[in-house]
Amino acid sequence: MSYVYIDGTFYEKEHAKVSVFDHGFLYGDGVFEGIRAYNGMIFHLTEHIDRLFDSAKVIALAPQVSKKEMEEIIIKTCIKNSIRDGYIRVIVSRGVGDLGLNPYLCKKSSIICIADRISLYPKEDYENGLKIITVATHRNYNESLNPRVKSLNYLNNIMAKIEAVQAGVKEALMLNPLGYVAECTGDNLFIVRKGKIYTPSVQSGSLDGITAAAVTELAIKRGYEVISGLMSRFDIWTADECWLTGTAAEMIPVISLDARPIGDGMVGKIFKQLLADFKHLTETTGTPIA
Ligand code: PXG
Repeated sequence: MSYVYIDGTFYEKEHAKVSVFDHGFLYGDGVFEGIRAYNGMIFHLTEHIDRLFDSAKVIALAPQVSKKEMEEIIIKTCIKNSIRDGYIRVIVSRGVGDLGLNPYLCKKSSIICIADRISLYPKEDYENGLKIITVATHRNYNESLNPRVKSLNYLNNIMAKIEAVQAGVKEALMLNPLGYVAECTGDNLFIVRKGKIYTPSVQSGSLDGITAAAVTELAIKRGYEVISGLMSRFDIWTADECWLTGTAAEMIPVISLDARPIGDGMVGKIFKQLLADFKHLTETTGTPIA
């Protein structure tokens, strides 16, 4: 049996329901986090809670609890569901209001926490790498809905995902309104060129990825230079290696973009090194679920 936390109470999965008048449902008005647990520990929990509160602050949404209480809710939900390895989804929604988008008419924001399992791509994709394409849907303009806000409105990314799936691939590269590389629909992107590692800066229109930060730190520890800045498709087409990072996908190699093989079209050497480091990190660090 799986249990979902909603505003202080655990409900059996089938009975975990929110109002159709919740503005999270009516308008996508809310924020969320996707977090992973490995080996009985929650990976980078503080970073996820900080980002959740930052996202909430940007949309002028006040969670009903402190960061410390949010941490307790997440841990409690894992314990309740006997999760040692799994996926945690925390949502702060604007709460129940009326029809009409004024958020100030919603009385109280809601907190929902789900702890379950997730698997995004089959094993073969991790071993052989993904082929991806650039899609026409641009990542949101920073001053419309900043991609750093992990909001309940994922239509921008979903529109891009639809294009990718329609074209027969699993992931889409999204550019920003200026045509620079932003990110994929649920992942940050890295490339390797001549031994140096590059990733688009958050100002290019990407989520400030927690997996990306962890992988960057591991790369620096191994002595690699990691450069964050503007990136064009040219850089990816001519790169030696490419991979994506995200809580759901973890680290997944990319072997071609827009039918141009990346490097020799095989999973790269630096990717494999960092993947081993990342696996070790996730298995040995984190906030204990106890
Ligand atoms: N960009 C976007 C747009 C994301 O949604 C990332 C980058 C990677 O960020 P983290 O901090 O997770 O390394 C994400 C995160 C899902 C799912 O259900 C997607 C994400 C996280 C959890 C679940 O597809 N994407």
